[in-house]
Amino acid sequence: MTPPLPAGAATAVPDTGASSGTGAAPGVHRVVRADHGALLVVPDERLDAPPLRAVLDRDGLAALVGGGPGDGADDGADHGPEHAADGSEAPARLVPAVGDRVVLVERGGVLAVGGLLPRRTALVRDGADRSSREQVLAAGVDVVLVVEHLDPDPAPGRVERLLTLAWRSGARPVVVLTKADLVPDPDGMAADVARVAVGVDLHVVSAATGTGLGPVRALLGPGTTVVLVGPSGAGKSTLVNALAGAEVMTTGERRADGRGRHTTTHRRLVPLPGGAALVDTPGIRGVGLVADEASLDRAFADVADLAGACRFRDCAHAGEPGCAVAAAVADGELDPRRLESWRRLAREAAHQARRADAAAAAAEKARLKARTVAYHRAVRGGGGVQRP
Ligand SMILES: Nc1nc2c(ncn2[C@@H]2O[C@H](COP(=O)(O)OP(=O)(O)OP(=O)(O)O)[C@@H](O)[C@H]2O)c(=O)[nH]1
Ligand SMILES: [Mg+2]
Ligand SMILES: [Zn+2]
Repeated sequence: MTPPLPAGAATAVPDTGASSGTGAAPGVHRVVRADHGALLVVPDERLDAPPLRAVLDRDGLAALVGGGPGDGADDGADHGPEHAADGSEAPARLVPAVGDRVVLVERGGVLAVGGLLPRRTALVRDGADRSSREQVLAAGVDVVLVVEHLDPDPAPGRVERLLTLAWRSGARPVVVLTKADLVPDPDGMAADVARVAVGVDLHVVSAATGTGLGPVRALLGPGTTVVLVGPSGAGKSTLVNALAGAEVMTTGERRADGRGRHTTTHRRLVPLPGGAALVDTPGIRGVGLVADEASLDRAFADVADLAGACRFRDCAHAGEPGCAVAAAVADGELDPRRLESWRRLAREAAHQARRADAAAAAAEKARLKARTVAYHRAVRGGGGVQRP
């Protein structure tokens, strides 16, 4: 799917005058673009430097290495199964994602990825195909901009889904409503969307007129990484260009023939003049949720608050006596659509957790079986038997 990296990208190891001989591009680098075999990276300290091409091991993975300076403290939070230790002795090997911090090594005169630093945050979606269960959309992000258009009408369910995903990432979610110039009452529409964006800042912008960009710009302090997610045509790349003050990303209308529906086809980190970085992403359609109870409770803080007053601790808000959630719906205090949305996402999260558990159990079984086979082989071989 991803087009190949530009042929012009540097492949040779640059002469940096490093005397240690431990690598020709010292320091932590940031992934600007990830492909199957290689990454485009820039120095973490100089995001606007010309990108270097660094090859990956043949499996396309990179070993997780200890944290380094500039990585920030790992809060120990679980930002998805890829991040979580699975209890095995081998160091985890992960698929590097845009925004990841990597260390580089020289291998046969070529720049290679030596390791991946632990992720502070990761925006993760359920994989589009079966082979990759979960897909890291962006790593090391501070803010997730949930971008939704005001024209056509915003879809509250999509905002709720993306906010849940955003909360799960460990980064701070913010909603941006675009194309304010195309509707008569942007603020009225924003008030409606604000009802599904509980505890989240919301900004109304028009890239066409420049209205409302100030508060979004204020999020972009030096060293901050902001990822934009939202449907195709929401105006993510247009917003990136407006914030960058240059045409860094191609933008466009959806084509009527249904081909090339997504103008942006790959995720990319865009350095901004002030030292911040934006990650532009292709429009997501029906994004699979990677959520848990905690992220749902953040995204649906109003429902969670009400649920605290239900008579039964494990109330499913499905007709139980003393249900505060049902009472709020009856009083017109809680939109039934929102309750239904919460239900759907909670079901999805539970289903996903079961799937992850089953996968972990299968992996553990395979690991034990491999050890047993090795043990019997050793016994038959009569050599020095190592206990499993
Ligand atoms: N009138 C108006 N048009 C806008 C605004 N923002 C974006 N557009 C237009 O909306 C269309 C889609 O914008 P893009 O920035 O390409 O959308 P995108 O979210 O990057 O879409 P994908 O890359 O497909 O995910 C373009 O024709 C833009 O010119 C806005 O604030 N006002
Ligand atoms: Mg785009
Ligand atoms: Zn209840």
